[in-house]
This record gives sequence, structure tokens and C-alpha cells, in this order.
Amino acid sequence: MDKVTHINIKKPFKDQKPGTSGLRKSTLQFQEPHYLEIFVESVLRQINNLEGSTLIVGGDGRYGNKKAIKKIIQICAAHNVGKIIITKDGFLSTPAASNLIRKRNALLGIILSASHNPGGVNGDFGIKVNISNGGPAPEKLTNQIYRCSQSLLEYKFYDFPVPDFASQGSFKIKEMFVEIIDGVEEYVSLMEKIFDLDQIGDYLQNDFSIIFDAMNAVTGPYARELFVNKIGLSENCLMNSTPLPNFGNLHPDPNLTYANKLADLLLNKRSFDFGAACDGDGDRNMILGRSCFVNPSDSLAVITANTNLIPGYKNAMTGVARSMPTSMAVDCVAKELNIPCYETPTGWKFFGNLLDSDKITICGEESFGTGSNHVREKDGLWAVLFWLQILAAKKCSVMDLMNQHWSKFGRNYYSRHDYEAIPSGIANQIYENLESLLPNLKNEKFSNSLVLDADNFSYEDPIDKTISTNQGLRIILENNSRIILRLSGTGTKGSTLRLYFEKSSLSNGKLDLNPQMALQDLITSLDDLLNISTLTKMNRPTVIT
Ligand code: G16
Repeated sequence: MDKVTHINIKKPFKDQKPGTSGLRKSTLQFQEPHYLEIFVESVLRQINNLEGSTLIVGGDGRYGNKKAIKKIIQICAAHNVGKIIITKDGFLSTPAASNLIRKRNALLGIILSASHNPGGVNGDFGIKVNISNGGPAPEKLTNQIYRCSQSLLEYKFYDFPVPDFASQGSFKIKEMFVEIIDGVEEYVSLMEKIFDLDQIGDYLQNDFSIIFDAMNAVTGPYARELFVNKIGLSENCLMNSTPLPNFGNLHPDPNLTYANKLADLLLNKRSFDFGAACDGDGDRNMILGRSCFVNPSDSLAVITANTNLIPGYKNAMTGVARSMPTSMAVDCVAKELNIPCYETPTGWKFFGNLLDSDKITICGEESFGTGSNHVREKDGLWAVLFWLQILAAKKCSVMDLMNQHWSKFGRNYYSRHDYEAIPSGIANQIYENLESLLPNLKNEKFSNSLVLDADNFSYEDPIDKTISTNQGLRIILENNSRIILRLSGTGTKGSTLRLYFEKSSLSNGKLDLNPQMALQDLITSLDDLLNISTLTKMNRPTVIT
């Protein structure tokens, strides 16, 4: 007989602390009996008015996706949730989930993804929790969830075999409705409202070649609907467009290291005019032109400077925001447009209040994330369409657009160096060394300038006044250069150290330097100060952006 079953576990899981973006652990960890269930139970226990509410559940299709959705349905039924909306086969990108939460007035979204981390049995799995505005849960809620999971010894679920969800339809389990929708349609229609796809189509069909790399992850079906079915390009404009549980063993992080085949096609073989890639769950993007890599910080600046070319944003800009480590290229654009520019900690959740209160229209991060008030997540395919619309309107190449931008606003040379999966002891030692040196750095010489300020970034949310401390160590130089050091909050193996280097140059300065050369003195000075290469035993970072 079907019934609500209470399951008891012997000792609590102590490690369910959400990082920068939800709970992220190895797939093996998530397969441990009751591990996922206890986290979901902790989430549901912290949500007011859960009974009778609507939830959105889906994921990026990685190994474990369907099984997790079934478990969540059973737990939600036991908690008397009113309705769950899922998608065919459980495929749902993070920005599409954000859109659905908003459009269907859902109370909560549960997104199964470890984002840009590898998938498969030997990869990672994760759960992101989004609130009713469509955005990631704020820190206050994730802390409550974590505290609950620390001592939780019981969860309940409704013992009922969940039917398959390979096609649209609905079923009922206990008193709860489960609606299965086509996850792609509603997202694509949102894009059609924002962009003029005909203008993009005319430009692309007129000898401007593009290639989109879905990295065998969730964006393949969305990209096919947009580029092939709506815009009318041939299938050849897509690569790695079939979602696979292990992402075909690719590491679905759209950067020059992990999307190296795409990078090679654009930067070395020069085979296309435009290239782009999205990550596992479709919120990150990388933009490339023929022989031209667009740094994500520059992408944010270019997008902000060109909103008037996009139907969805004409004369609609209220302000812009960037995370602290993102370069100040967008600040120069905001100044010119006479709109405010906010600086927030790393993590999309910090943009939520600014977007909800209409203080900003566009926001972005150096970590290959850009977005706007259309949803409450960064949105990879949105960014790709935004770029294509600018190029179609201006009828120029990516390289021309970048050169025009830099000569108008100046160029911020910028680079991020990642030391991935290093022993946590070493990462902490480097971090603590710099933290202890900060108070004495002020007014000292660093590289070719004096240190104007050196601190650990903290942020007060302008709307709810929440203060977030310890958000990254920064050294700000008198010549406007910045060096920032953070420990990643999304890795699952050891620790990942992120170093960010930035140097501004005036618009009439030299604009065509390689960023690594332009930043070399800052890179060397930081290594001299902290002995990073010696301590990590690495003579170069794992990833350079
Ligand atoms: C997540 C957040 C982003 C944030 C990034 C930082 O990205 O959604 O807002 O910029 O983490 O990652 P880290 O702490 O490793 O630097 P995603 O794409 O993993 O959800």
C-alpha cells in the first residue's frame, strides 16, 4: 500500500554546507544512502507555506538527474506540496528554471546540477535551491538549510513508484499533481520577446558563420530550437549538442582550457566568424570571434554599452552591477551612460535584490556569467544572442567591435589564474599569508605603483542591509590596478585558488598588447610576495582566462 514513510538515519551528515552556488559534491557522495534525501528534507523544512505550493524541479541531465527528480517527487508528496512542474526527461537549464519559477508563480525551484563541474559516476553532482523571484537562495536561507542538515536524523517520503517522464503530460501522486512540460518552448519564447531573431538570422545567413558548443550538456536542445528551428541555420552550427549523462567526458566549463576544441577552431584555424559555448547547466557563456577571445569582463562592458540595439532593452537601463573580482571595464561604460554601477561579492545571489528593486538592468561576473532582469540567473544563450544581435545591428566582426569599444572606453587588461584542486592546506596557507600581510601593505610599493588600499572585501546589501564579510582579498594600487585573491566556492577536490589581475589603460594608450604581457609585472610581484609557484609546485596555473 502507498504510504508516507519516515526514514531514520543513524548519524547526521555534517558536510552539506552550500558553497557559492548550492550543495556541490562528488556523484559518489550523492549516491550514499539518504544523502540527497536529507538535504532536500532540510530545504523543505525551511520553507514557509510549502503545503499546496508549486515547485519547479529539473536538472542539467548529468548522471543521477532522473533518479534524483524521482526522489524529490516522493519527498515533496510526503510534504503535501500542491504541484511539481518537471520537464521532459528532466532536462532544464538553470536560466530556463529561473524563468519557469517566475512565470508559473512557483514557491521554489530545485535545480540538479554541479554547473560547470564534470559529470558522470566519477564526476560531481549538485543541488541549487532557487526562491520565488527565480534567483539563488540568499545566504540567510542557505545557512538555515545547512544548520538543519547538521542534526537531521529523519526524512519522510511517499512510497509510490514515480512514472517515467519522457513525454509531456501529467500524473498525480498522493494529492500532488506532477505536470511534465517541454522545458525548451517557454525559454525560447522569452528569447523571442527580447531579441529580434529575424535581424540575427539575416546577418548569419549572409556569410557570417557561427559555431555553438553545448559541451554535451543541457543547452543542446535549446540551441537547436533557437539556431536551427527559429533562425534557420543548418545543424552544422552546433557541436556537442546531445546532452549526455557524463558530458561525453568533457569538462563542461566554457573557458579556453576546457572548451579547447572550440577555441582552436576560432583562434588557430580561424574557421568561423563567431563561436560560443555554454556550461553544464547553461548559465555560463564564452564568446569568441575569428582570432579573438572576449574576456567575460569585457563581454559585460560591451553588452552594457549596446543595450539600445536590443529590442528588449531600448531606453530601459537603470543601472549595472558586477562582482568585485570582475574588471572595472563596465564601470567606464556606466560612467559614460550616467547610470549607477554596483560592486557585489562573487555569487549571482547578490544581484537578486538589486534586480528585484529595479536598481539594475544588466549584471555580470568574470566567471563567464552575464544576465539581466529577464530572469534571476546568469543566462548563457541569452548572452550569445545579445552578442549576435549587436554584431547584426553593427554589421561588424567581433574583433572590430572590441577595438571600437576599447578605443571609446579604454581597455582594462584583465586575467584570472586558477590553481585547481591543490591541497587545501597549501591554499589556506597562501590565503592566510596574504591576509596577514594586508594591514602593512598600504602605502608600500607594489610592482610599479604604491598600494592605495588592501583589504578583505565586505559588502552591505543596499536593500536589506545584510552584511557579507570575507569576500576576497584585494590589493588596490594608486595607478588603478588591482590584484585579488579568493578561494573558489564551487570546487569539490582539494581547494582552488583564484588570482585576478587588472590594469587599466587610457583609450589613447596601446590597446593591442597580450593581457599576460600587459599584466606580467603584477603577476610576478604577487608570486614574489606569496611564493605561489613554489608552494603549489606548479609553474603555471591550471587555467588562465
Ligand atoms: C557560481 C555562481 C556564480 C559565481 C561562481 C563563482 O557559478 O553561480 O555567480 O561567480 O559560482 O565560482 P567560484 O566560487 O568557483 O569562483 P556556477 O556557474 O558554478 O553556478
